[in-house]
Amino acid sequence: RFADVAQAPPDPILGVSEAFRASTDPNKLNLGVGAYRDEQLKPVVLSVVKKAESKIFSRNENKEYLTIEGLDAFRKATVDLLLGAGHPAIKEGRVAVVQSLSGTGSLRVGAAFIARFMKGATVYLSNPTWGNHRNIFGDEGVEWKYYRYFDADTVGLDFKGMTEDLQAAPPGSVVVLHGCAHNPTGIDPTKEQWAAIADLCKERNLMPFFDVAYQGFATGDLDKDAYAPRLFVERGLEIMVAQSYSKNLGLYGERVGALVMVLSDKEAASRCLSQLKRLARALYSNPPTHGARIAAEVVNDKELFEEWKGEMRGMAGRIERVRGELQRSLESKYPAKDWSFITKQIGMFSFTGLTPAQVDNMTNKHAIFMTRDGRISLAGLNSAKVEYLADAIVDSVRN
Ligand code: PLP
Ligand code: TYF
Repeated sequence: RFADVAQAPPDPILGVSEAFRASTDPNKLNLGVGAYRDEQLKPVVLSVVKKAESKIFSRNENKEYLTIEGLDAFRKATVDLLLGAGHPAIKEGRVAVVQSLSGTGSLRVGAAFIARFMKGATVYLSNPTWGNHRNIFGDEGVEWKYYRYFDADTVGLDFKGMTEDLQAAPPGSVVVLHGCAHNPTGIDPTKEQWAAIADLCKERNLMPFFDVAYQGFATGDLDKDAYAPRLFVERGLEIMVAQSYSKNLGLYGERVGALVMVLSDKEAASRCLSQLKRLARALYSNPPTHGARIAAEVVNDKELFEEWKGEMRGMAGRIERVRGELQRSLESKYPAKDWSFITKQIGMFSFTGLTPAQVDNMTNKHAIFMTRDGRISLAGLNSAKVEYLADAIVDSVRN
């Protein structure tokens, strides 16, 4: 009966981790998946998470189902984080929020909403983007297209191409925007460019769908990293947002996130929430409790919130430091080439410009595991490995 089922290819990102685990090379380095590591390259559980958990355990709470829309304390916390506590849209009750299964699950609920209530709309994704975006919208049967984003010549944003493509998008289309720290390029629009994109969305009646997976990881400041979605709301646009706590709270495996819709009035928010609940009910019924309790505890507690910001700055700072070290090492080993893009890019990744053949050299010859688009996760690099990585890059670029 199932004899005709074909073998699926490994995931382009998670397949890298599988290959890394299988390697026996003592020098092996995993720069594939975007997951934070400390200077010893070990996974980190934040101190605020441990403190929140001990508070939660001392309360001896039950394991009842949450409501379909999730934990109320978490839903409040996540909107406060996104828009800033006391934001007019919150006071006016025009925000619909469902706790969902981290960023991916929240995007998927959003995609299901688009499939059902924006029938025929095309979703525009940046070229390149996080690979799973294509799967998430594609599997919901939503048509997607690319808009130009990365300019390989300047290693910067192709803003002209981006605006041309969005100008040409049919009214009613959806534009997926990375809230900050664009994955994989590490290149974000400037404030002026964000304003122009917001105006364009308004003029052309495009619906912005923000993927906020790195709030706090771009600048180390939660408010600054929410600049773009807040600006769009301020300009009177209705937006969808998928939020993730995988990276900024290090809750990867707990699957903590939310799908937020900021609407023009309270009635629309109530109707959209009712439909989001209906979609979530059929997808997974209700979200998990533990991670949401942790996030709510941290965001809603003044002391823990301040401590969290410090820990986040620590993570963002370590990444920035190894960025600088990698750039300097490459500059000294191969001064003919301009390596300044490494510290111009922000967030967890560097988009190196290595070709697939050069990536194969990195992996096969040097046991450096990375995605074939040339992205490296700097969260998986430490000072001790900078020189090894730089030598491998130079070897790969020269050959
Ligand atoms: N969106 C982007 C751009 C990401 O990079 C990621 C994770 O790497 C996600 C969404 C979703 O991750 P998660 O489902 O763990 O929240
Ligand atoms: O490194 C990245 O870009 C992500 C990481 O369920 C990731 O793909 C891994 C597992 C997962 C979601 C995201």
